[in-house]
Amino acid sequence: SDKKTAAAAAAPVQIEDDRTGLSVETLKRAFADNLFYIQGKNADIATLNDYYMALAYTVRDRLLQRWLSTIKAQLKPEVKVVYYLSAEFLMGPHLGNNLVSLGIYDQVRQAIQESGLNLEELIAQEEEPGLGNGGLGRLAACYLDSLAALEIPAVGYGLRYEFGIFDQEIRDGWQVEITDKWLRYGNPWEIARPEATVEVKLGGHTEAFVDGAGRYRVRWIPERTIVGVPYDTPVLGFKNNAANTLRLWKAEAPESFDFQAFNLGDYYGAVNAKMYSENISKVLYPNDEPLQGRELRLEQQFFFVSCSLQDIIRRHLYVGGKLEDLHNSAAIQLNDTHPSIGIAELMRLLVDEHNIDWDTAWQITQNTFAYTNHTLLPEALERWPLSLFGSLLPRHLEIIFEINRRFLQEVSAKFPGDTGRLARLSLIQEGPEKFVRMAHLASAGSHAINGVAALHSELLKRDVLRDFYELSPEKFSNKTNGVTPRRWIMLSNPELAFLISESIGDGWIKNLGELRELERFANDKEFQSRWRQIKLNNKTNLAEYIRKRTGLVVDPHSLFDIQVKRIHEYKRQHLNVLYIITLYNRLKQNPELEITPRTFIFGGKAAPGYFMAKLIIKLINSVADVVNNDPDVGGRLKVVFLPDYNVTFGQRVYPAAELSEQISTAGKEASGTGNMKFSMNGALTIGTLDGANVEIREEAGEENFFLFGLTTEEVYALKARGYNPRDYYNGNPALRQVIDQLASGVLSSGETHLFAPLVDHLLNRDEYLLLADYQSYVECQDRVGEAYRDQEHWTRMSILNSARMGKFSSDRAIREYCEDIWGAVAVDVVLEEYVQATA
Ligand code: NBG
Repeated sequence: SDKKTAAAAAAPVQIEDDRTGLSVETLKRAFADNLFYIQGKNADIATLNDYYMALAYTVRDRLLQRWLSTIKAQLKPEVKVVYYLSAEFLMGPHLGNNLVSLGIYDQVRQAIQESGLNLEELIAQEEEPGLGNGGLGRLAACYLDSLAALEIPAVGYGLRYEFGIFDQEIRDGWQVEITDKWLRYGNPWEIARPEATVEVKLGGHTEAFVDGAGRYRVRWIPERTIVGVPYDTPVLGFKNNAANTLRLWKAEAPESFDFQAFNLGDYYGAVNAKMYSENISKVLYPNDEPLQGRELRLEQQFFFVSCSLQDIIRRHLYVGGKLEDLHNSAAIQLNDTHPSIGIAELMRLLVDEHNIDWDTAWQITQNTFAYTNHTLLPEALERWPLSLFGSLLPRHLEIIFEINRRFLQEVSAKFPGDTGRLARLSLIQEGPEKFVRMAHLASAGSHAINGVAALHSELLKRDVLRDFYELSPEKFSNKTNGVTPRRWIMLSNPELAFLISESIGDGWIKNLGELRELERFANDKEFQSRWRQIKLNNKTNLAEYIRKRTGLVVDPHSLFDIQVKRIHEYKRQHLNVLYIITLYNRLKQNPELEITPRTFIFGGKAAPGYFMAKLIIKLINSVADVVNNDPDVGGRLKVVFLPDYNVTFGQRVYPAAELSEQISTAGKEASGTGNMKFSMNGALTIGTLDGANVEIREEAGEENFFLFGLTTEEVYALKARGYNPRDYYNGNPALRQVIDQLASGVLSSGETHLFAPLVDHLLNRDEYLLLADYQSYVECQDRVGEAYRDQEHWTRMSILNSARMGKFSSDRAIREYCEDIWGAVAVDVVLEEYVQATA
């Protein structure tokens, strides 16, 4: 039967025009066809979702040829592939983005309109795949976009969580978490590849033996096996022929297991085992908080990493590569430490399963892996209890011990007698409970280590990874984050994109540096007024959305001051609130006071187990209740907490923002990427010298940036001197009044205890120095209010700011990774007229 299939497939098959054609007529016909033949509906009974699905399949048909052509172009021994390993990919909705990449937005809009429907409505139907928490996952998505835009062969590897990040609802001002059933209506963008399933072992023990060649070997006898089934999603390049792959693994029970249980008559046992296996890819961990030894999380990490490495090796061997040369055809990037178990797993695969000697295997491993660190918060550095680690991954623990033994020998040779250094560098943290330090494993096993903004990379060298830096300074570099202008300008802010292209041509979409050419319009009255009009339109849209979602009416002519990001004490949403209360107090004292009308908009999720973050959400909503309903305020201040902040919502928010709040304690935010999206879309930043803010200010010009707060050095110095928040409280009457109000219950309908934990934190610890930065923030915010009154000057700043954000394109970041770390180059994809159905 193999012969028959081969014969049938030998003749090239011409793809019908209905599947590839791009004319409005063809698109309409294909859309109607898919509604009938795939959704099984006609116009009488079709739901909006049916229409969305029919359109999604229409678009998917039109990208398959690129996808297959890309695979063909890249499946060659001399091609180097970037493998981006990440526990999170926050891709955002696909439909709109794919229309932009294919360059068929206008035709499709017309086709849908002529079908009696509205494209924007269908796009809004898509349930976004929320397979990430925040910045780290969204960065991975922007990087995949840029890799495809630059035609760099790349695969994103991760987990296909059945439930992504929870949906957030607000009830009585509090966050409530709802499970995210994103797969409920099916996912038209993915294709399952069960034929590429791989097996993953877990638990059990190891045995030593001597092989036929007289070599000492170890074999791992696992307690259980699960299988990983790959689900592939295409990632299109912008108006080129490339379509890379995002490959996400779903955990399943091996079939053999069912058979065995059936024979033994233990049907329910088999079902249980199946459910147990499938748990591994069930849910995304929503915590960016410390992970207290959660076994399932370690299982997830190992599972997707083992699947991916086996897949990488399989591909390498398939194109005829030798394992000794793996690093010539593969660059594996560790997106934070979550996939860092890969270092030990690659060693195991090479040494135990492919019989390569240790030294060679270690060379290959180090040359293949590189590691990006994404946090300076010590409590967020991953470490696993040795006991848990050893019971789940007994062979990996042995391998880590051996890596560590050799590694520490090297350290001793370089720093003889320095036992303190050995203890600090060890992959194992000693103590009553021992831990495996994942950042150390990643650092020792990689040839390159980078931070995500200039300041962050410096602090890594000085602090978190200081000993590694002293040991191998040549491994370290900075790669400032970036974001894709395709999603974050073109798709989100089409009117602005149109104005820009009309003024300077459309080269900026692929080469964001060209935005500089906008500088010459900064003083142009006509251009300024169009710039302002677009912002006003975007604000009006957001205002309408706010009204629909919350019932609140906000004035599109007020200053839109926005803070959207995860809720965390170090990000200091509550510092923003302290200013709102301060303004409110001024108005209460003097209702006639002239102030710049402002709408404060917040959005973001709190980790479900992070009490303080949830209390901050409640605080924002309580203050909103008071401020929004006080006649003395007269609508001049509005406070909005928009529930369920996600990528889709971000696309509405950034274009409508005028002030971007980037107010973390200096030295705490690794980079930030929202700050870049705001800036590109014309919002000015109020911020500290933290993360990428430093570079945004450098680029924009300090006169176009509202700077406040202590610097990292000053933060360190203040803490070293002994910080006492009460000094600030006692010395500042306005601040004192605000804190007293929080404690008294006037902001919480008389519930005096509600915010006591917050007040207690601020007055007695204030780890993130809100009170120290309060006065500087208030003065800076007052300057913002003043500046906004001069609309012409504000617009000029806004234009210059956008014009100078070219550096923050993820294309620039990816080019740097390719040149300095991956050694990867573009591969031209030739679109084939016919898609060969044969291998
Ligand atoms: C986050 C940082 C952000 C940074 C993103 C992307 C984690 C662990 N880190 O500042 O907090 O922008 O990573 O690099 O999510």
